[in-house]
Amino acid sequence: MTALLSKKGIQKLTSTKHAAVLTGAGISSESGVPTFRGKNGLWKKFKPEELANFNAFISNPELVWEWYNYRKKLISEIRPNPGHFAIKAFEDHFEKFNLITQNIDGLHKLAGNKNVIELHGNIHRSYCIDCGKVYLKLKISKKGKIPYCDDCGGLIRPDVVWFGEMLPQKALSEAFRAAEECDLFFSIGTSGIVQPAASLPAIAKRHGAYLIEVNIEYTPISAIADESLLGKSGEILPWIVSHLPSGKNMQEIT
Ligand code: BJW
Ligand code: ZN
Repeated sequence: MTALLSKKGIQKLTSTKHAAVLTGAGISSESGVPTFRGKNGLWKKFKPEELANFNAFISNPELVWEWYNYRKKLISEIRPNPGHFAIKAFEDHFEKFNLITQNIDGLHKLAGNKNVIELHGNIHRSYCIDCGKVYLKLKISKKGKIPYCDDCGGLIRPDVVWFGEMLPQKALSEAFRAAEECDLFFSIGTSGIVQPAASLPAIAKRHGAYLIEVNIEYTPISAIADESLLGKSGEILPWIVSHLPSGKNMQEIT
């Protein structure tokens, strides 16, 4: 593969002590998880904005649970891909490292990353909207059936962040802090339109970080990135790992 990063980018890999990564749905697409937007991004005829909100859930919990159950089943059957494993190699390499993800699929943890800041929750967790009881291993209910709380009979929902909802406070403040303090920030596989996550690359840049984007297409983040690497994260990130001073190649990692 020809050089993907500029000389300056390669030099940043060598000199950086504190790196941070923001991932979006694109990183998991090579594992088989559909993205939200783009040509393969819609589920049935719905846009994410139409399903990922509390009003949609209350007015049609069967439909919203059908979407989550479909994704839960799919996610339980897939594995992290070379992009995820490369990010695990980043965690091992940099003296300080923060991984911030918008994904709810848990694939970064499966790849071995220890500290994952999950901004939008996790599909494997659910909770009762009335009493707050948390369910860690809720079984996938049959089509048309929805889960109710053992304790109070309330409706159970996935523990994910929908439009119009606040992000978990601790995760959000850790993410802002990482963006403000790091020297090198990677924005990987995200369309960069959903706030507040979409602000993190700009915050990092404003605080002096070198900003590298990895995506199969240009996004609003490309305009401020120091380098936009066009291509699949599962191909570009292993290349970057092979140019870290520790020089690991991906066969040693996966
Ligand atoms: C590849 C690839 C490969 C493909 N390799 N790349 C300020 C301004 C304007 C609006 C707002 C604002 N602040 C808040 C809002 C409203 C709203 C918002 O941002 N709306 C926008 C649509 C404009 N934000 C919120 O409501 C947030 N809450 C909030 O701000 O609370 C405070 C508040 C409350 C009330 C009023 C005001 C403020 C909450 C957002 C929650 C988002 N939730 C979801 C669902 C999570 C659960 C679930 O998964 O089901 O999160 S929506 C969905 O979008 C999901 C994702 O995490 C998120 C981001 O999507 P992502 O990851 O970028 O995926 P895609 O599909 O969009 O892009 C994939 C990318 O990968 C593409 O670029 C591809 O090219 C690329 N790609 N294959 C590399 N192989
Ligand atoms: Zn309950």
